[in-house]
Amino acid sequence: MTSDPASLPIDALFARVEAIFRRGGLNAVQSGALARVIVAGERDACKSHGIYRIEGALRTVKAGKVNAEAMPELAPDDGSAIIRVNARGGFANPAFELGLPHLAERAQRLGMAALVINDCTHFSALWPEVEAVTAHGLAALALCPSYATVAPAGGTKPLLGTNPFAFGWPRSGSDPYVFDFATSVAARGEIELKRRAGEKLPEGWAVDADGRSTRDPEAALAGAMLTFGGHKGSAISTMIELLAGIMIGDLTSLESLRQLGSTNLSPSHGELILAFSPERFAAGREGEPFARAETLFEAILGQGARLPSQRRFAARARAEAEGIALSEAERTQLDRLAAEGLDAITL
Ligand code: NDP
Ligand code: PYC
Repeated sequence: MTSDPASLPIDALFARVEAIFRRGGLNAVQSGALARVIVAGERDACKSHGIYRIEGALRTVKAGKVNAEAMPELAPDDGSAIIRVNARGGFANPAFELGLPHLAERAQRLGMAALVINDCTHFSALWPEVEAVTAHGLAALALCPSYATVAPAGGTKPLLGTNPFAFGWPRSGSDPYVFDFATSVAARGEIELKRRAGEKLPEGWAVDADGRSTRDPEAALAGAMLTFGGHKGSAISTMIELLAGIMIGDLTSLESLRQLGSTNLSPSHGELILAFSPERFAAGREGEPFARAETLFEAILGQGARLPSQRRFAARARAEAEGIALSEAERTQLDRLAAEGLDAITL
């Protein structure tokens, strides 16, 4: 039920976003998967990966840097723990949707498995993916490079990506335990949203092109973002370049930026998703892993702390009850994109 006239039911927003992508020349497989992840972001109040990303995706299509008609391809099954999907130059999201059931089957059978996605354009949050893996009763890790916009700790020049890292743990009868964050202090999308709102950045997010600390979003976008937790975030980000770039035979963030030539478009690289069966790992040991996990979560909550994703799940419940509230500017932009397609996009 939607009472606010500026709110749209989730299904209605999905239909609108999917139609915009179809109008922009994406095939049904690409449009559906993109609309699902973008509307999930808006539904869960993750504005940095919600409808504001539509324009970036369409800009990448208009620039000819992503294959709008790609059909992802599952590699022949070699019986191993590695499931491979080639996105064939399309977006990562339909490649993930294709690989998910195979990843889940293999992890349940072998105890653990990996989904390697190659040759994909990637702009989205990772929590929808780890959540989807937890729905199969599996724990999950997802990671990918991005493009070089982040300086390593101790440096001042863009080299690493904002490299997101997500984890999920299934819980019966309640939402899974999920975290998902950029390994930079904040996602680049947050800086772009602050630039649009005319707001200053918090101290410590970025340096300008001369390596001086800056709170100006424009200067930050032209300079370098910083890693979260200093040398610790820098090392985790480097690990992501190694595992989800070099190890899977795909691009690092620096290579991706060089190939793309611009941070105004969505980057192309690979992605790695790992799935684990807690029961298989804990087999023969004392204690049931899911029950033991609940004891841990209760102890966290018992201190007055919240679990990651709790804010998101609360936003989801609100959106399911009341619809998704959009500003007038957002509704106008959706109307424009629906009417004009790629003509509404400037490169
Ligand atoms: P945030 O810092 O907003 O949130 C990180 C995580 O911490 C979330 O799971 C969040 O849960 C949780 N959290 C926040 N505050 C607390 C708290 N007080 N107690 C417990 N948990 C908390 O994320 P980022 O800005 O770093 O990243 C945003 C998104 O950007 C991610 O979804 C990421 O995947 C995406 N991204 C994608 C990239 C790409 O290349 N595709 C690159 C970089 C980022 P909650 O949501 O409930 O607040
Ligand atoms: O928000 O940092 C980000 C980002 C980069 C690519 C996609 N999202």
